[in-house]
Amino acid sequence: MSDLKKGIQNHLLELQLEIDEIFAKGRDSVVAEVSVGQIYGGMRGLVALACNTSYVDPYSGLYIGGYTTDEFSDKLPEEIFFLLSTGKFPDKESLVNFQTELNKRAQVPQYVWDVLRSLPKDTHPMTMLSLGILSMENESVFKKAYQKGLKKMDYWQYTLEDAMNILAKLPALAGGIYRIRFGDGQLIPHDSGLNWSANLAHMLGVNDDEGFADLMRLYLVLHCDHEGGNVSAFTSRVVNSALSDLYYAVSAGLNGLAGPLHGLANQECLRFILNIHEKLGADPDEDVLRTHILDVLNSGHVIPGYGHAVLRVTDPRFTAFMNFGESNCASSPCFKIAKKLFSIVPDILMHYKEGKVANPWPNVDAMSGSLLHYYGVNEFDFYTVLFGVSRVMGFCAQNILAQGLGQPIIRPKSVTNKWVIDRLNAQA
Ligand code: FCX
Repeated sequence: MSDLKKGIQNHLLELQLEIDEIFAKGRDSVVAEVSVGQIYGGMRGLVALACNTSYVDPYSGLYIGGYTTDEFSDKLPEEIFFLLSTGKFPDKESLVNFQTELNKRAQVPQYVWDVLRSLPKDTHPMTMLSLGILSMENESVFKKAYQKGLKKMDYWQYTLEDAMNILAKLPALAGGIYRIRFGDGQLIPHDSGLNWSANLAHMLGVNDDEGFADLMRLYLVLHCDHEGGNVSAFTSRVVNSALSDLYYAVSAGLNGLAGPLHGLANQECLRFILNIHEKLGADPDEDVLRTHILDVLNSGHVIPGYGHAVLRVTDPRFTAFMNFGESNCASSPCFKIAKKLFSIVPDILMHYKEGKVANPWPNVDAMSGSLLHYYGVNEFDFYTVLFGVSRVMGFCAQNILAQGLGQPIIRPKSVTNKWVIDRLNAQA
């Protein structure tokens, strides 16, 4: 059994003991309530899920296995996947074994390229990523084992196999999508001497700079997971809870990530910054920039990269990217504009709509595009694919653990307006 599998098995035992203790204390205890506002307001803040891969604290941001963003941002994505799924970082040997296993499975089947090349030239790269994964669904080892009569207690092990196969192929798949969609169509072969993120940097074929490989590492680490209730992770979990295999679940999660209020916001951010650069120049006057932002808001648009459904402070992932920019591309015009926006936008949003914006601070998307642009990834339609490659680690870890804990199909109850009115009348 691989170290990763052993680590997950041990983690599942720990988590199950915790759940046993929780149930012993009060399976029917009420720990949260639901308001009418939450029923009609996207269930914001409603406590209705358990997710043990990561946790987002409104005031200190993302934690994985108890580590803060600052504490894990210098790691490799492979180490982060280990942490998400086992609650612990791997030792050196376990890391190498895991990387070797990923390398063995990295080859993307030819039929995937045939599918992707047959699409219209202007197909969005996120459609290509989602479809690329979905087109491999026939390879699901979970599905094949399930059809033969898999026991419920073994579901997670086959879901892990599917996860390994999907994760291993992601750098080549994303690199190939970039080459087909924006390059000359020639694929750059996978290099088994490189790690997961360095391979992605290599297969994009944009930049050989070490700084770019390090940005890819940081990018893939910072976007990996954001607990269970965000659109993409929740979608992926709901789909997998029906025992649709991980190919279906990952593809579904990516379709949610492709929305402009979620993952696509990072492409919108760079578009926003480039637009400022074009209209107001590389170093816009603060008052002119302030007026521009107010114009955008008054025309009914959101400021991309600002606000969050859970966070109430500057996203520590934004800070990690800003620190990277300070060290690597401080004089780049896009980075400078992104920094200037950070000094102006929160104050404007704080006072906008009588303080209605719950979080005026930047999220992860406000800075990442400027850094990618500096290294030559100028096609911002591609940015959410990079987000997706990283976030698939979270989808996989969440689904493996949920399967291992025997979690049932997800099926919350919806109600009609009449039900709510009757309930309110009965309380009056
Ligand atoms: N610019 C302008 N208005 C904003 C705003 C922003 N950046 N953020 C929130 N608001 C507005 C909302 O549109 C809403 O107005 P309405 O009631 O008239 O519709 C009001 O403020 C209250 O919304 P709020 O409770 O603060 O935020 P929500 O939880 O509903 O939404 C998102 C959170 C992230 C969707 C929202 O802040 C937004 O649209 N931000 C811009 C897009 C973005 O950056 N998305 C990426 C988020 C994240 F990183 C991710 O999930 O990937």
